[in-house]
Amino acid sequence: MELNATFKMPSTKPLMDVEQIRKNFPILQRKVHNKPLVYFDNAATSQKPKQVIEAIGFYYKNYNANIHRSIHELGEEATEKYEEAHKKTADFINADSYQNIVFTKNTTESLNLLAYSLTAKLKKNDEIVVSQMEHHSNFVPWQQLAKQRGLRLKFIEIDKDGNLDKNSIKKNITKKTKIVSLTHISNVLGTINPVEKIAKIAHENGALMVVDGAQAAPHMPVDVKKLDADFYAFSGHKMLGPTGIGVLYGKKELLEEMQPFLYGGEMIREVRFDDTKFNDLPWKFEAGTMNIAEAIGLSAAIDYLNKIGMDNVQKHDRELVEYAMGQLKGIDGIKIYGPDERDAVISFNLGNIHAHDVAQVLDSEGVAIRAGHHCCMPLMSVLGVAATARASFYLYNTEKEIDVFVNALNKVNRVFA
Ligand code: C6P
Repeated sequence: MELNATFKMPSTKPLMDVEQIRKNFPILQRKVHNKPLVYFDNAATSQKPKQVIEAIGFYYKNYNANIHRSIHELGEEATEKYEEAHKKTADFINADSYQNIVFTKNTTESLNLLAYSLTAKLKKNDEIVVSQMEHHSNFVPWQQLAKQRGLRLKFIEIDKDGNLDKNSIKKNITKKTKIVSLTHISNVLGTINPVEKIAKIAHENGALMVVDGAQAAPHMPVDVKKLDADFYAFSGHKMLGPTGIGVLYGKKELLEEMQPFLYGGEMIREVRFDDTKFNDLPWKFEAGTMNIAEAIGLSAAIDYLNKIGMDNVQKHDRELVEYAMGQLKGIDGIKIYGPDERDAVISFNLGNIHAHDVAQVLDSEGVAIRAGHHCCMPLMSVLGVAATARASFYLYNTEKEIDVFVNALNKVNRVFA
């Protein structure tokens, strides 16, 4: 049976036709408080095109079955599409093979898997280096591991612009460092970190380089070989895919020697009363019935992004953020956090108005943003604030929507004058 539903992909390469793209996203047609929806909460989760929604529906309607175990037509079809999702994901980040790609439920689980499975490589007083701008997902697992194993957790500081401080990078990564784990793009500051350079420093010191790509994989071409990342983690739901599917890329020799994170069905080759042989990569890390529909949805999301071209997505997002930065600078009392050169995220505060109040007034105008600590409480303490408001953009957003957002911010100032 033909497993690909016959979807019409937008023929937008090499230039993006945003109006055409918007037609693929059913949710963008709805209204909020009787106003057209302006969705600027993409760093939290992206919206989904109908191609992704329909691929999931098509699986459940036509070939729903468990994978890697059912010797019948449906089982074989589901297995084929699930394995194809690994191959597409590998190609998407320029990994060698599907064997480098472990499916998890999200970035958080990918990073926890690492903190758990790399523990055998660590001994008392070894050092792990993260930065002050990490999301809790790339912070708490290492902090807790350090506490349990008597390791030292060190922090690369940020400078006044919100970039990683160069001296602090040199000072913290030393021969004692065993793991450096950094975000590729900050979900608060939008900072694009030089992970390729930092991976080089990590490797010169004999440390592993882990990259949290949750905010990068959706917005820019990622080449794990060029970065020389040992591990790279990201989530499907921030890149047009469904929730419940995450990715952990790992170099094969490292994944081979690591202990599985979860034990049970499907991750084994042979089980005897006295011992167990584990399965080949990547299945050794995928225990139990996996998120099959979600993997198929991710596959459709990758098809969609590839059709547009990640270079085009990146160019569009960066143009939007540049336009927004220019417009926002004219707003009374605004303080923007992070560097001028950034990805599609802008965190800010408006005078003394609480970020939640800003978000609420924007919501009444149909503009969805996020307000709070963005799962970065240590970073908030460095910035000296409890919370920020945050707008984040994606491939279906437009300059016109930014104008609506700017007008709504002026309304916030009037309401709280
Ligand atoms: N940040 C945000 O609104 P999960 O939830 O596991 O899919 O992703 C975790 C995560 C890890 N690293 C970074 C840099 C992230 O931005 C996120 C998710 C969302 O900023 C939800 S808190």
